[in-house]
Amino acid sequence: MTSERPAVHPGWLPPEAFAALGARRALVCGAGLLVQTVRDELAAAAARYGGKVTAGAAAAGPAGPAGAAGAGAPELVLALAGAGPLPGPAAAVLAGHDPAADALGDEGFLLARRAGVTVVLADRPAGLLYGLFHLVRLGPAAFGPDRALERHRPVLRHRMLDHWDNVAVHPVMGQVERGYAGGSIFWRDGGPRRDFERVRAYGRLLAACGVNAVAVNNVNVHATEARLLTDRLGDVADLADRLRPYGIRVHLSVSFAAPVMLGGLPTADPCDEAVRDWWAAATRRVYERIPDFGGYVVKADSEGQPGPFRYGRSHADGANVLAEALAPHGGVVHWRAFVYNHRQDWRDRSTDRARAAFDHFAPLDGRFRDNVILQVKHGPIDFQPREPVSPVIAAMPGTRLAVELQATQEYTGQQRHVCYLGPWWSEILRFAPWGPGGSTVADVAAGTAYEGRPALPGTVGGGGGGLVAVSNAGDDPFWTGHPLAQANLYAFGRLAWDPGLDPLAVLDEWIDLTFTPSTTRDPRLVRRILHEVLDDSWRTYERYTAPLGVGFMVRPGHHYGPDVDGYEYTPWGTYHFADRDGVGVDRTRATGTRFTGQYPPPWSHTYESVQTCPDELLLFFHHVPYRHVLRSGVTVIQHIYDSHFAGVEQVVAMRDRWRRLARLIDARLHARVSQRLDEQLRCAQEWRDQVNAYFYRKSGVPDAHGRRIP
Ligand code: GCW
Repeated sequence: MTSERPAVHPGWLPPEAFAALGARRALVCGAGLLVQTVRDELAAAAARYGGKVTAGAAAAGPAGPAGAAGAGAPELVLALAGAGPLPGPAAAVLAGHDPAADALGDEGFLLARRAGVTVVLADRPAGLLYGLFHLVRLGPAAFGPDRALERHRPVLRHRMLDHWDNVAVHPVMGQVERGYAGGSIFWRDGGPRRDFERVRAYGRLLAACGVNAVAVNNVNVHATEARLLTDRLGDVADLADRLRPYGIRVHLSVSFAAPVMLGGLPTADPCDEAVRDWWAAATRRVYERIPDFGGYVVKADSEGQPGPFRYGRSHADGANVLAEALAPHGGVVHWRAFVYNHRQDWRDRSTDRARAAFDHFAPLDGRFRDNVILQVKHGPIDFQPREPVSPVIAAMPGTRLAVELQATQEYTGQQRHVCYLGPWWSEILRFAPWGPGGSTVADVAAGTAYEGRPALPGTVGGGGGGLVAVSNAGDDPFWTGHPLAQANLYAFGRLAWDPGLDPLAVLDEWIDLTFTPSTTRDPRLVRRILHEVLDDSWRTYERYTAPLGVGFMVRPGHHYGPDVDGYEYTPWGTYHFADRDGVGVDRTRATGTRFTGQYPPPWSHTYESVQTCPDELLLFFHHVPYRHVLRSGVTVIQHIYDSHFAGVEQVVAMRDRWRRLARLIDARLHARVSQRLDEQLRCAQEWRDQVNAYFYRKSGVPDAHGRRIP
């Protein structure tokens, strides 16, 4: 019997995406691994589409000609600015750029089209690679009329995916914690998966959307995974070798208790000399093996993971000992701020999980070493489909902060539901924590939020912590389980490169690259329907699940599907406090947990008052009667009914629209999405009926429109 593995979907890099490039005479000037990647990509495209790739002077040798020799002058030049004599059009483009005023940095590039030649110039090889993928996005438009000089540079330096992948299959969480896309690309059954072609293809997809760092194992570090730092380091090096040609640095989640678990020391106290030495030595060995290693990711004192609290030390002490070990090698520690009491007594109304990260970390501002990046979940609780922005993001001017998003759809339909997260992420990144018109969350992640203000003592200079997402990819043939969830992975990279991009324009890019004319019979219809299905899908998901920002009405454990009281009497700190009169969490300063006081003005005032609190967050901040009238003019209870009926109707419409694509796109992909839409509809109906029935029974208030509530 032969078992055939299904072909892996090319994602946003089908061969046709390179058609315009592959048909040209291209010249690539420069040397180095990533320049070679550019050349190889172009050569593969040229072999398919009839073009030609020539190596420029620097690759041929310092004395070589400017590469224009041979059959016809190049129509496309990709060159490192310092790669020796450049052909005329490229030299002219370079002359028009003032590097002193406008540096390209490690990853930036210039793009222009002059006299029928398209030119990409970069100072560093990674810039050339990103320039190449920019041309892929442009397609034929890269070879149209002349283009004025454009300068492209990532807004965020660190654009990272965290894989919650386990090496050994975890008895409860499986191979990938909160993974909805099959197994891990990296690990299987206790060891490396060794499908290096797949790893390379993954790196290529990530580079094409702008990601430059990957943490290869779960932040919950169990016994087997801990050893990736020491005797299993070779497995990490193998992954680094495959990701390096695409400009991706590998990071490792490590256990804070590693000196005890792996080093046999009696303690992991960060202030203990032997512990510091152990980290320094272990880290030195990592860099001997992986010279461009990115650094460590640490979840400490969180949900059972070990941490500095055990030794009476602060999280700054804890993070700094690892940072000190990494500093000589240029590595960083991503230290997670997701620290809270998960063994809370639900009867205790004084403890509020939303406050925890701020309470723990804000007082430590200015005490972290320069190469510590404090990694903060975007909301104060835990990746719910709607939360306010975490107040920690505005509270630490003296610390490098990274904002953490969740691409894996733990709380947004687990890749069985269509839920395009681009609009949500964009809203978060554009949010202005100090009020409209001021610096944004993206500015904090970029390290530019405090520019122009006098530096505080001990503050770090330049370079924010960037953006991190928990990856949604796995060994599934479509990479992401739900084929349309690929759009989330793509959008994450693009928004990390430039948080100002319009998420619907990003969606256009993904559609145009993925559903190329040769794979669709009617590209315009395909694009329209994909927009109709995806554009509003996050808000649709929000409508049929937990209402008005209250969150966590999910089934405990696996977190799929509704269970309104599932977490209500548990130790996890995620409550909605519904009773016969009303619902919501009072987090005000006046009468509640005082969480609103963690925000700077104007938000501390906006959220404090029921009059000004945005409707979509009302129940996050306030406990209100069911007949409380929202700013939209309807009562809370009527809003719950209306939004839940509307959400399900929207899923019905999505499914109808999707049916119109049958026979217009790849049959396997169409069938996979159809099947998932059936499940989405079933699940959305269950959400609607449970939530509506629950609140009808609690409140006794009937639906104003007399619809059926079971
Ligand atoms: O949302 C929760 C998840 C856990 C996860 C944790 C975290 C990796 O349910 O599975 O653990 O967040 O972010 O650390």
